[in-house]
Amino acid sequence: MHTDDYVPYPEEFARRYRAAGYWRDETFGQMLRDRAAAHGDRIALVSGGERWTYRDLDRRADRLAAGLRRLGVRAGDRVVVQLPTTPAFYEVCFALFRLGALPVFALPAHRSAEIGYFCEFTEAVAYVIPDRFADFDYRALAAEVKVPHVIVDGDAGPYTSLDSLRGDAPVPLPAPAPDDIAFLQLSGGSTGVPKLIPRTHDDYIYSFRASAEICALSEDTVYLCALPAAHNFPMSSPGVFGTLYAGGRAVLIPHGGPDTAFPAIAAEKVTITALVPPLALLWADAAARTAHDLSSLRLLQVGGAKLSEEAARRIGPALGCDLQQVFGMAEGLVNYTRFDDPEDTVVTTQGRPISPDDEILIVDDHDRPVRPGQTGHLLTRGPYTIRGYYRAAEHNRVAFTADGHYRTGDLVRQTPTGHLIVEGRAKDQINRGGEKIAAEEVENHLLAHPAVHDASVVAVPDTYLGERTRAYIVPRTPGTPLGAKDLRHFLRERGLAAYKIPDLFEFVEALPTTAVGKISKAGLRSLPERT
Ligand code: J2J
Repeated sequence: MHTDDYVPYPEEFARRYRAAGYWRDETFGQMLRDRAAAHGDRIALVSGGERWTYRDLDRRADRLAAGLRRLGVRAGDRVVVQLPTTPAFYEVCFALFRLGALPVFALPAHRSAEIGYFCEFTEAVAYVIPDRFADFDYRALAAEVKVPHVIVDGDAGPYTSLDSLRGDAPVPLPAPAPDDIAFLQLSGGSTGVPKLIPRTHDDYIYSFRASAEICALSEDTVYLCALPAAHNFPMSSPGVFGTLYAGGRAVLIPHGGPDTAFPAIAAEKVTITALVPPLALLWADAAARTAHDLSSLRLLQVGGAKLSEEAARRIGPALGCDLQQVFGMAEGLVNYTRFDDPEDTVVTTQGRPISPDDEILIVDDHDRPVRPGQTGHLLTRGPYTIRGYYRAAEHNRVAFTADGHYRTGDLVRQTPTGHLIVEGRAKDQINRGGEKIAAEEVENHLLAHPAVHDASVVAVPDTYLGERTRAYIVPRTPGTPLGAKDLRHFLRERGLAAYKIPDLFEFVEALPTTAVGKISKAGLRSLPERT
């Protein structure tokens, strides 16, 4: 890939990370090859009636890589992957990894606004979708997107079926280098368009190998992937990749609700899973009434958004397992509470970093370190945290310090034991139960409506989701009939993912401003709710 596209780790850091044994020259393709050699007949992936062994996954990846190559996909090419949590998701990932082509991970909830942007911005050569999922026809979405090849898992209609690429005999392929970019992950974002995160084989494999150790994964692990597979959390903390690294088994379900998850836990004797806080609370409530046997579950990881102490105390006992808090980000840094942490630490902190070489700086508004224990902006640098977003030189100057620390946008404080407590956020983002929404992105879409003069989107507290989204709208002509329904419809028509469509709309004559005349989001958040 063109080096202008991403910011490599400086040579001196790369040397240090290799010398410390974090980067071990592993690649995804070789990792699967090694696992297939070591435990070929063990089950790697389970989904409904399907059970794929490590050997199955390895062979399928080889064949699909050959099929994709025949289609014209080459090393370095980008391929937008929008698949739900199915074995095909991992088959496609490993086939692309073997080719050295880069999956660009999209979420099943994304629609034409997001997908069109990913395809155009990354100059993707292909787009991989299911035929239908969750009452939505992805082939209709593909029709709105400009991309050379659409590949469909299932009934392909006018497109190329995944099946037609699965029959090829494996071909020799040049192996990607361990420090090559393996894929582009999606950032939660706080800017007008989503940012893409380039992760290398070296850095990402370190993050899930070390995560697997922290979570004590082994060949006996049965991991339930209850969150969408493309999310960084169930992918790598330690997630399905960490489970495959350890030789365990990953159980894949389409949705994480108790109705689907509990029978899967009972049937497959699931030992570990990862949830966002609202889902964890739903499970805790449902566990009291369920007839399913959940006793195999040993560890419940909760992360993606702040878990209240009250909820944290309740969840473990309700599900009869240990709780682990996880504070991570697709850009890199991941923190875990540990098995030997005292109960109070597990329920009141969001954990401590994976790596001894994760550098943590907590600073004030002028980048000066705060006093120990005080709250400040979290900056970080380390062996699996990116140095820059993909093709984003200008934004990188504000998102990273001159010496390469990533500005997380999170406000944290650190305990004397090194554990971090998330106190808030400085970035202009809404964390809707773990789903991240960049306010500016939604505002830009609202401003495109001819009757909207001004728009501002903020987070408001919500008992179930933690936060939800409220949009303040200044109509162009006061008194024109412009309603929430019109704007919701407008945003849907523009192809914006449903989770980004504001929950509440307020129509106002003007937006409050700060002393320097900028829109005051703090002022908006403190306005009383009228709807
Ligand atoms: C408060 N805020 C949290 C937590 C993430 C593991 C776990 C989560 C993610 C993730 C991830 C939080 N308490 N426990 O990638 O590997 C908020 C912070 C953070 C942002 C990152 C992983 N855990 N957050 O959530 O890229 O604001 O990654 O900066 O989606 O989520 O979001 P994302």
